Amino acid sequence: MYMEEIEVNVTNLEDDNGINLQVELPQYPKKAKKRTKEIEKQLKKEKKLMSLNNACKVLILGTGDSGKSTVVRQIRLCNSVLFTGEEKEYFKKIIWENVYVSLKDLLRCAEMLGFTEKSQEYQENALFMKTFIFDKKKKSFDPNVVRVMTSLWEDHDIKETFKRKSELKNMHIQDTAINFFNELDRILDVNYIPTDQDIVLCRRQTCNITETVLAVPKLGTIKFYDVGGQKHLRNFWVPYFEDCHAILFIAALSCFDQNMAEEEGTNRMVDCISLFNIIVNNPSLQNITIVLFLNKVDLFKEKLKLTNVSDYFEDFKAPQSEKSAANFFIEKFKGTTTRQLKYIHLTTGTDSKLMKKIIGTVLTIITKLSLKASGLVEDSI
Ligand SMILES: Nc1nc2c(ncn2[C@@H]2O[C@H](COP(=O)(O)OP(=O)(O)O)[C@@H](O)[C@H]2O)c(=O)[nH]1
Ligand SMILES: [Mg+2]
Repeated sequence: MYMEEIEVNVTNLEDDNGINLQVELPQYPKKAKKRTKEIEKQLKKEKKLMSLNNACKVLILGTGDSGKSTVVRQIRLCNSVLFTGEEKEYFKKIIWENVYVSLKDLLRCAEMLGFTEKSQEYQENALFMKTFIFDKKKKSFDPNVVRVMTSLWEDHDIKETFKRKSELKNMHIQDTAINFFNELDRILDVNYIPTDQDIVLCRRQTCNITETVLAVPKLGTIKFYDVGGQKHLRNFWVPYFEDCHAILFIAALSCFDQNMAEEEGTNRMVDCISLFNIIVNNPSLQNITIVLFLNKVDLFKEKLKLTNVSDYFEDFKAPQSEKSAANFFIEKFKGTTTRQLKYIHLTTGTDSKLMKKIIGTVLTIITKLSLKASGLVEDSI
């Protein structure tokens, strides 16, 4: 664009995004050329800014069950994008399914742990539950099913099985199911409507890639891509690498003593660190901001009371404490790369208050760094 012999003409426009589109058109050819170049440069920047505003893209990566979808739900809630009635209806069925699946798993685990000497009533209820099939289309549970489920959960051995679930390395009972079991009356009620916290706690395996678009005040529009983390789903991530601005990698700290669901015999933490290694060293992601959430700190702390990290990681030599164990894993992640990992947070994805703080900080960093990478801001962070 080069404008010659055009009279000075100043237009001062504010577009919808609040971007100043002040354009000063030149008067004399020589000066004009220089000025036009400046304007072109400015417009280019603004165009970039506008497209960035439309698309600051954040990929949420990590292994299965690490808390990716939970973090996305928290990001939504932090930005007051509440769940709609339709979504609540959808999550209600997922929560009911969580309870149904977890209870069936608990019955199997109880047998595996040797809780077999049971009352006639328990055995009848257990048999009923084993053959009962949950129908997502139904609007409520039959009162008889509610009675059976409640009675089974009240059984001492079932509660004990839940406590001891980590002893069964290849069984994966949803940790947060306890929150639903403890409130079965409310959860299984015909008129039940999930609260935000229920939705944060529920578990649904992500099989495709879901996009969440948020208009964040002062930061612009951010798109989050939440992916399935299971091994067979990881190849689907690659096309998203190309134009993403940041990666939020979520790792569950509490998984250090667990095996993968999809690959028996592989420790989940080992798999997670090796996945992080692949991502952080991927040549096409070298200029992309990486934020690491070491998640499930609440479960990690609980676990450390009963489990020795050194039983799973022989190179953990320090006296075991929450701090030494967390630092040990932080160093393992850092050790995968020569890149400086500046943004590492210890998180509990289900703790909305804590997440609000962390998410606010992280979104600011991500958007600022994206702008910086595009040459739109020069200040350091
Ligand atoms: N206790 C606890 N549970 C968590 C935490 N983060 C996520 N969860 C739960 O872990 C389960 C799996 O989380 P999800 O976000 O679906 O994992 P994803 O497979 O990575 O998307 C869900 O039931 C969550 O409520 C956490 O920090 N602490
Ligand atoms: Mg998910």
